[in-house]
Amino acid sequence: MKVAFITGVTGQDGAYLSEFLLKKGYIVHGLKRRSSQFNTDRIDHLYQDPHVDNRNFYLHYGDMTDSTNLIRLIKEIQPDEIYNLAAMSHVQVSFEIPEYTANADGLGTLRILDAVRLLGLEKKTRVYQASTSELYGKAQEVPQSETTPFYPRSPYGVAKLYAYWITVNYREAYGMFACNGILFNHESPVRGETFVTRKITRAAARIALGMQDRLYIGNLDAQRDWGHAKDYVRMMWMILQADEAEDWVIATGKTTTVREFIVMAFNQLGIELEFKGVAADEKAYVKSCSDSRFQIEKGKEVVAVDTQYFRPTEVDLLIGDASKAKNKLGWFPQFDLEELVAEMVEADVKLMQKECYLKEGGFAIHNYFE
Ligand code: NDP
Ligand code: GDR
Repeated sequence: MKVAFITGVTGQDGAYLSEFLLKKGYIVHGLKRRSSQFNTDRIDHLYQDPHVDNRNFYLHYGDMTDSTNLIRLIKEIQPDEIYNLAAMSHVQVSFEIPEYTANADGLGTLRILDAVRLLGLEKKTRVYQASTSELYGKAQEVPQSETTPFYPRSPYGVAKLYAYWITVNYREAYGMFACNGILFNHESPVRGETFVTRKITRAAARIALGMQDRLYIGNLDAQRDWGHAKDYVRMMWMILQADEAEDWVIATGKTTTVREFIVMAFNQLGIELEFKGVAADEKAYVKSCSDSRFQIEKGKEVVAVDTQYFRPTEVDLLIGDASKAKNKLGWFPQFDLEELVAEMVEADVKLMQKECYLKEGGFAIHNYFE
């Protein structure tokens, strides 16, 4: 049985990847941070009681900023594969905490690679590094492929640039099987609530159910190549099974504006929108609602631009060319954007309905403080 170690196991990709590897028969070890509240929501369905025999899923406390912890864990686990997914992954937040972002995302990757080297595991342990389309930033070429020059536009992008090159360097210097997956945006119903897609699907559900008035949003013109996280974690695994260690772009090859994504999300609930105004003053109103589940009046303002969500430097257009992955590894995405939006919106409607029922039943989460 192969042994995998996943950093960032509690995140969106960590959860899908754990599920994928367990189905393949792996023993999976995950790194989780200590938190004052449970932070394992996304992987609770995989949790195994430490008192039972034959476990194949283990969680360990640790942090990407703590080398001794990482070295000790890798020594104990002796992984065949490491998936380095842990990161402060929010681009806008990285402008607020640039030093921490560099430490966790940039130096954190070095700590993993150097632990493998220090422990003499260079020939045993394969390393996947979660690189990103944010490396392209101010895109020097459209579409972006493995040969497109990088021009990151945020502290996050710059930290990930270091991580990208230190991965290449350890591969070349020490013959390690270390690879970058340059993944374009990928989403799912368990996407973090402050990334734009989930913020939109969650707000659309809440607005339709009368739980929220308006969605405040930033740059509506940003264009992203959005795929489904399930398709992308499969490719992470394929990258580490390849004959040679290389770097790979993973993308759908289609790009969509934030505005178009909003339209798709509301349409999924039978709500037609009409946009008025431009730039910082743009707003969207309800034109019609054909879904009898929702009582939402015509003409209601449901989306408004708020400049606090604009970034000091923006990445305007991302669209990836994943020809290499398709031709050499036979990877093709199985989900399209319509399916992704439908899945996310319906999941958020269910989640919000649950919240409504709990509140109506007197089980509000913050009972203690009322
Ligand atoms: P998430 O933000 O959902 O998950 C990030 C994970 O990293 C969480 O488990 C988080 O823990 C953990 N983490 C953050 N900081 C630390 C730290 N200092 N020490 C240990 N763990 C830490 O991200 P995704 O799952 O979406 O992305 C996975 C990786 O892929 C990230 O590196 C991201 O930058 C990269 N990426 C993501 C893309 C996407 O579109 N999703 C595209 C390209 C790259 P906690 O739960 O406690 O916060
Ligand atoms: P991104 O994702 O920055 O591409 O990074 P995000 O969903 O945060 O933003 C995408 C685009 O939408 C615009 N936008 C908003 N974004 C957020 N979060 N909130 C808003 O209200 C809003 N309004 C408009 C942004 O300006 C941006 O242009 C994600 C992360 O998962 C990274 O970790 C990963 O590396 C990249 O994708 C690929």
